[in-house]
Amino acid sequence: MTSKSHQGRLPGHPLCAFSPEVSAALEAGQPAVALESTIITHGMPWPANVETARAVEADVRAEGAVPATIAVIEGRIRIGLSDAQMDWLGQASGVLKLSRADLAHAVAAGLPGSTTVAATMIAAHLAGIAVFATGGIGGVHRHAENTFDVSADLHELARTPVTVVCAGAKAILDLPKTFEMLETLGVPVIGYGCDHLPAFWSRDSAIATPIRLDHPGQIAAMLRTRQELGLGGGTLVCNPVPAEHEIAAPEIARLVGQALADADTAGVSAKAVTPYLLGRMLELTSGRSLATNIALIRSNARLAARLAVELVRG
Ligand code: PSU
Ligand code: MN
Repeated sequence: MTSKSHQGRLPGHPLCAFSPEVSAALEAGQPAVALESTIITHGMPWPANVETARAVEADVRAEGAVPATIAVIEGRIRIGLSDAQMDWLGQASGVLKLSRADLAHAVAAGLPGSTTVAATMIAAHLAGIAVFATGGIGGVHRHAENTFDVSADLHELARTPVTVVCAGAKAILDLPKTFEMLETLGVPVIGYGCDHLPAFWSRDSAIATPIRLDHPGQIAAMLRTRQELGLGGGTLVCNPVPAEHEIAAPEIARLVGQALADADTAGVSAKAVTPYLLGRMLELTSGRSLATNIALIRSNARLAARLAVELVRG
């Protein structure tokens, strides 16, 4: 999946509105990295959310690619946000958390919405951006056998040809079931320089890495072969959080148990589950989970940009 070049023609789709920076980059065939916005509206508190979003964009630029943060504002899918849009999004209340199911509704009704991994993949593909960086993907929730709560992110990875760079699935989930399902759905899962898949706040989930690759160039080569084979769908790259920022797995396991019990007591369900659990982890770790989340998304942005550069280089 090389990034679709826009050379010689305007990028996009009538329902997408590109920032000048992203538009110019895509027209010139330069490397670009899509970034999601649910992490801004539902994943982190203000002002750390906006500061992080800006730092992540700077990380992408530092590696030679152009960042495209994606959100729905005033009836258009925004591919690249202005400073004012980013500031507004970081503090607005009532912004919808959009996935495949509700993306069209928000656009049609002119409602503001932030894009999850699933919706950001859809938007990135419409815009012709092949690489996307996030913190952690959604997945199979614990006790999904009772709740059927499985993130739409997994199905999106199966069908939309975008490469998602993450730090694994969020450790609030049932990680073995999540990776089992990705295998069932035919999604390649690459561990970047690791024999065990990372677990978001921790570096090691104890789950064996299906495909280990150690350089962005190797990932780019695999993506090209995948495209030549016409296999379709997305690819997941799992990049362990830098060691100095990880929270050890046993501590995380204990705190996740507490957060899940609290969610149960509070009766949280559906789209509110993941934001509630992330917020509770922030409280239970006295902010350390946020520092780790910031470090891992910044590291993912750097790797995604290096991959985007490799893909354009060809
Ligand atoms: N990564 C983070 N924080 C987040 C998310 C990812 O570091 O808040 C968001 C992503 O947008 C992801 C969503 O798609 O959480 C998963 O939500 P759900 O489990 O409801 O599908
Ligand atoms: Mn869910």
